Amino acid sequence: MNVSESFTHRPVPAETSVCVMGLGYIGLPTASVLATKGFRVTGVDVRPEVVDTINRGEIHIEEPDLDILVRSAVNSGQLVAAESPQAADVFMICVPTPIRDDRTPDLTYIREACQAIQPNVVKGNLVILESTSPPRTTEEIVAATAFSPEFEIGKDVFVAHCPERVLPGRILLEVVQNDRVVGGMTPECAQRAKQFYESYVSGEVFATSALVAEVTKLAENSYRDVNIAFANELSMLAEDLNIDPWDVIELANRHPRVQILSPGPGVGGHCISVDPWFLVHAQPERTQLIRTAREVNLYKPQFVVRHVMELAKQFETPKLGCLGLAYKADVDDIRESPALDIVRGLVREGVGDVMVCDPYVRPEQFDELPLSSLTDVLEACPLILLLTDHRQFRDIPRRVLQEKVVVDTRGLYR
Ligand code: SAJ
Repeated sequence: MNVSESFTHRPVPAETSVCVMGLGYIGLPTASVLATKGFRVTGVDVRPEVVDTINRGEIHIEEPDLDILVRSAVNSGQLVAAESPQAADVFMICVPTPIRDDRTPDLTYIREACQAIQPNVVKGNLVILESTSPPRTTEEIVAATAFSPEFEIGKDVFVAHCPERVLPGRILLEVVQNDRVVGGMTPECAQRAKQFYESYVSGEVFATSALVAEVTKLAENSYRDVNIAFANELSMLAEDLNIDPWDVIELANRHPRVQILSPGPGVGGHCISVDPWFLVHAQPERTQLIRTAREVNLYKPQFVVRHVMELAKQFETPKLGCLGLAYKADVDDIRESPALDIVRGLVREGVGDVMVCDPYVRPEQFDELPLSSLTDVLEACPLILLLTDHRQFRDIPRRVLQEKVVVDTRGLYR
């Protein structure tokens, strides 16, 4: 059965099969939500260990409640993981879109996913790109390679971009509740994709073109990056003036039309620190603000390193405890984490003995230094550097911190 029939005649999702390409932070939650809503889902990942883990009803990533949902989806038989795609009504591409060292987009995973599904895509299928992508990727890669060139788009097959928008830590809620932007290669494609999302999303679904959807997603993350860069610039300026940047921001935000985000050690994660480069790469002449914001946020870790080195001078043999490696609170993700840059910078500068604690990070993720317990770090180090606002660090008794020199990059202990 193809998707057009399923929506025209049989709106029951159980009749619709979905093949989700990529079982990472977006694909796995999406696949398990769809499965528990009644779709028949094949989740595909090229890593055999990931496929085995999921088929045992277990998970390989940290996300609240995902373990329960995956277990239930697998046990019900609605979600099956596999190493290669199968025939389905809907194909969803949820693979990473990293940048290379020279900050150009690396679209290899999208290309490979399209090539993998190509033999399975038949007339009537809907192919959706969820991965955040540079302008025109849907047209130039997905529409060009994911199915037989004989198929007419908007008539034989339907192609759309519906960029994911979920916030790590809240993925299972947001994958259902967020409004979605669905960009079709043709208006018919957009309508097919809109119908599909409306069958499991409670937020509003807006249909537009694929290019508008691509740029909208990149605008969202660039907007946040620019706002955080503004906060980080203020924090460095406040440091020079010897005032508290959070005081300034809190008071400025009492203005009815001002909403400044929080400064931090820099901007990390796989999205906000990456996606703005897609716009810069696409239109270098038109993206001065976006590029500068990226540069401000990239500079912030160096600023923190210099600040800590100054403070360390007051100790004969500085013992420095770094709290946090993950890019943000209560997640295990260290991709592009500014905390990593800072820890590496401090070790490189030979600032003294460096200890690191992150309750979410496993030794196989970070093997450059031993990971210590919070108790050991607090016992051993008179100089503390708070890098990630994990809940465990929030709960450190203030009297313990009062005895130490604390650099609080997140404003957690104000
Ligand atoms: N950060 C600050 N100050 C703030 C907010 C964040 O320094 O006030 C830092 C965080 O500590 C972190 C980085 O920014 O290092 C990014 O964290 P985040 O929570 O802002 O965003 P992500 O990367 O986890 O998720 C973003 C979200 N996009 C927006 O909020 C516009 C999410 O909705 C997207 O789905 C996701 O990117 C994505 O996958 O693109």
